Amino acid sequence: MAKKSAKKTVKKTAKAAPKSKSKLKSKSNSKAKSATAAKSKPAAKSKTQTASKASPANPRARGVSAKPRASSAPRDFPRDFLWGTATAATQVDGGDTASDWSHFCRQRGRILDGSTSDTACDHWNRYEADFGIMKSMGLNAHRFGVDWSRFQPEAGGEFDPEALDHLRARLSSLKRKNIRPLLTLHHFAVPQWWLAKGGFTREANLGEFYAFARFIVEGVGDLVEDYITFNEPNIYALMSYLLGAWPPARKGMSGYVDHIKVQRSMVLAHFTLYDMIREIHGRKNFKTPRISISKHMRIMDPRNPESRLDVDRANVADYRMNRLVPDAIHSGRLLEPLGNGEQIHDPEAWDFYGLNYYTRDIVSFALLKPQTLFINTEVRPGCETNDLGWEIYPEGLERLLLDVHARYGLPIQITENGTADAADAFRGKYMIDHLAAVKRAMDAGVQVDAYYHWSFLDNFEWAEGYTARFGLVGVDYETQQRSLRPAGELYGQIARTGILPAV
Ligand code: IFM
Repeated sequence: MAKKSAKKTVKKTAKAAPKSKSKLKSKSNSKAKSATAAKSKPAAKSKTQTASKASPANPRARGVSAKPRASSAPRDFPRDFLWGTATAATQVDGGDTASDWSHFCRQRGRILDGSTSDTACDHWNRYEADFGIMKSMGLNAHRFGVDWSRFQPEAGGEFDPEALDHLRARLSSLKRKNIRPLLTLHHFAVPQWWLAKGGFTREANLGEFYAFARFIVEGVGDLVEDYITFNEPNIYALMSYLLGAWPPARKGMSGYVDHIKVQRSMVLAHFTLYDMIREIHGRKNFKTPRISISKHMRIMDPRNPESRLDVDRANVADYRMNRLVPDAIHSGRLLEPLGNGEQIHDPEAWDFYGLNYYTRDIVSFALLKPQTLFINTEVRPGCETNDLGWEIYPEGLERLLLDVHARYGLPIQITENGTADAADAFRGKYMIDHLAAVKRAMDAGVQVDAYYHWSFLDNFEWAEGYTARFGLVGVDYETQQRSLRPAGELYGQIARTGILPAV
């Protein structure tokens, strides 16, 4: 069973969250007891229209009657708060045909609109202009990732030095603009050749992933301090191995077993990467890194709070969705069902908590769903939803921040939060309501250091193709023209002032 972390009290008043990790922390590169092997091209000049400079209070931000507060108003967020956006390589870069996703898109019926990730936003070639938009918005952070297949398209092949040069050029461009990068090493996609040999279901495969990670960190560690090893291990395992919606589209009982194996491998790999990144940064005199995962969290509320079965399934869903992987990383143990609770690493193999938040699920007992542990999830009837039918529930973010703070006592970065809203009709209000929830948690003593809005650009939303639009910047996929949406202007205003407009 999960080892319970010492609960920390959340203050009801002014902020005084622990700036550093708990005293339990004993971290050294050499002491780590991981059981696993401890082991450009210049961007084309964009012809696209760059978004205009964000205006101050933005009256066009739909869904919000923008009432800027007086410039003398106290800041809601500290001056050193990181205001960023997030993207993922497969979803925006284009040009990578060696990934499992590129292959998957070619299978009939896999992607809702029949599209592929082959071009996406052509961000690979347009990053300079895109980063210019971020700069004009006044942002000071950006989370993005690398796709392994781009660097090593063939099994056993050399890592591509040009791809590394390109990554260095991107990071340097961000640095020149004073935009702090947060680099994700795995965000759902893997090389097709690696998936074909079992991907994360086989621990024997992990050495190849470590070699890729080493190539990246050795190659760009002088330009990066913040890392995400894995984006949403729970969602990757669920969608790819339990629900059959993402490559390799597995389900059934063997899929269930593999979805556990995948999460176990990712926990093992996280421990190894944590030690590896710290070792490389130490040896090469790079700055001390900050390392975490991006954890997709959802509120799991029982449909009928009076029903013991619903409450019990909601608790199980909450544990599997929200706590299993973080508890394992925090305790250094392979918790059930990932293992037998064996200690395989020093506790607290992370430096902050990366939290991705979007929505809430309503959970009930379902006799006919043994494969999902008799758990049924649905959207709360009659609630406000986004374009994908996800409930909009800002209070959930506050609940999760308080819970994560109490459980782990780490500084928190919100590594994703955003909504699908093609008309940009409610994104501004969504953003303000969620940031207000963040502020309430901060006022209660939770240390939140960063907020990365998902997403910077409209992008390839996996099996939904291009049907869902999450961007602060809209993309015309025919022309690759960018246009800063009103909510993007609003976000820039918040980032520049640290003040939330009144709604
Ligand atoms: O687009 C995804 C992202 O890749 C991971 N987190 C959730 C986003 C919205 O679905």
